[in-house]
Amino acid sequence: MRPASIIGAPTDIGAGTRGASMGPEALCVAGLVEAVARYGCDVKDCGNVAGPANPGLPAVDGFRHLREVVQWNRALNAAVYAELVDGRLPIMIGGDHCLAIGSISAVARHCREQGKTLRILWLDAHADFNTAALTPTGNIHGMPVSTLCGYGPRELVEIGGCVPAIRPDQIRQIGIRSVDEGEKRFLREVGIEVFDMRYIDEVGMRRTLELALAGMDESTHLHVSFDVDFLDPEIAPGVGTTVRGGPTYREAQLCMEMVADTGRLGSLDIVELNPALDHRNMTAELAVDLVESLFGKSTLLRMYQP
Ligand code: Z70
Ligand code: MN
Ligand code: MN
Ligand code: MN
Repeated sequence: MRPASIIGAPTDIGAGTRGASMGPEALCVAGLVEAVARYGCDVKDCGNVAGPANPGLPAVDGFRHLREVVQWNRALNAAVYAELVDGRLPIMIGGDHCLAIGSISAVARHCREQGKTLRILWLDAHADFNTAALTPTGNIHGMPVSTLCGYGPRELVEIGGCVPAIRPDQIRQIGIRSVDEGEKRFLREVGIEVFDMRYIDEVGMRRTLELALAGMDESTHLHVSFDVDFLDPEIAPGVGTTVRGGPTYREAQLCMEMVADTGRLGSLDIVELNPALDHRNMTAELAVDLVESLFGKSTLLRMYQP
């Protein structure tokens, strides 16, 4: 495993509910740095990137806080890119999911320069594929996937220096169970591969991940964008938007273990943890537990050979 770098982005600038700005601190209190150090070898704590405060304004032309979202994502893009150039595995801790625009555009640029194939696993209750015309809220954390695919305002779409940052066929979405009407139509039109909760219920997490990870090889860089609201709210209440019927503890562990088994994890986002809504930091501790599996912890107990 490559050396890792943890980059905090303490903001809720793209969210509808305040509090995700406290995510980095809660993850550190839950032991994230030590956990990655245990399984991911060398870890550097890069501290936090900085950006503007949340002014709490209403949407303008379909976006809330567009200027501030651009500022945060520019700073984050530079920080993530610098760690990649240094040969390290960046772990971006948010913060809300609008930050995936800055982190994934940096990963996409690095992959282009290194001749690597980028694959993105989007673990989320939401598809995050709204646009200014489709969004019911104006919250930009509901738009990072469409923005990365080139559908969005210039100043956000161009952050990584190449437009679009990614193609729709590079992404696989897992755990989706809350999609707005217009967003649903647009997802189908663009052809994003969505493994929704019904699919997981019908075929199981194992088969779902086999399909989502199919076709990767030695030249693949795998980016995992982990929105904590992916998890069932009974085990993960500390998020701004809870949606019933998410993956259980065991399903989520299997998902992370199967990613670890590929050996291709190259970068990670952990977003939307909201400590103001959590109970005794249980959601942060669960996220850290899952990150341990993502870095190879659970395979140590697998001894049965038929
Ligand atoms: C809704 C919107 C959302 C969280 C993304 C929700 C978006 N589709 N919520 N992540 N927590 O406002 O666009
Ligand atoms: Mn999300
Ligand atoms: Mn979500
Ligand atoms: Mn509480």
